Amino acid sequence: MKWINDSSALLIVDVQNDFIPGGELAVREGDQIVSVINELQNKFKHLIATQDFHPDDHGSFAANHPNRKPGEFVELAGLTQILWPVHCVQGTIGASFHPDLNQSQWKAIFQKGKNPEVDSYSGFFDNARRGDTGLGDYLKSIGVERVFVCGLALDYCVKFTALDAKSLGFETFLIADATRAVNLNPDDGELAIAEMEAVGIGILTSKDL
Ligand code: VGL
Ligand code: ZN
Repeated sequence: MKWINDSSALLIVDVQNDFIPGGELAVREGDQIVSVINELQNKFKHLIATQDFHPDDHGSFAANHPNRKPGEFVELAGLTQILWPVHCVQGTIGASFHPDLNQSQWKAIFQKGKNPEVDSYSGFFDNARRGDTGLGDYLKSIGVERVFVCGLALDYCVKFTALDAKSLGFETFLIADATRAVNLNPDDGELAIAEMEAVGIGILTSKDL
């Protein structure tokens, strides 16, 4: 089956220095997906990236809550929020895309996590589903019907971006070898894939494409 057509888009989620080994919220083997994604990019007409882009007073940072450490929970925007190390702060190298990631053909970059009051894993909506980045309307405006999701991290931003894409009516696929998980719990990546499959998201590898 030929999966990619002119109404297909590749969504490259948060391939930023802070999510790469050596970064502030490093994802194991996160660097290994960069060459896979660069290869994939050649196959798509529409390349769109998301960028985690926090102000330094962001409420998801443990450092902004007295006596709290990463991995602990607080309430934020009425939701249970896991606390993260300071990461992807606007204007820092950590927020920049991996230097080897080819950005030359990208159509658009959607930034998220800019509201300090709420976290935003998905490239479409914040976690409270109030703020909308405009990604959904943008994809529809350029005729995209099918999206392929890759990037970091599988168990957070990739998963929630794929789930929202599916809920907005896009035919949605995960490219499983072009993503890696944070795995705060060792099974989180596998569970994320199972959750996506359960709602009808197709699981592919780059070899299938
Ligand atoms: C992400 C945790 C916090 C991600 C972003 O890109 O998956 N994870 N902020
Ligand atoms: Zn973040």
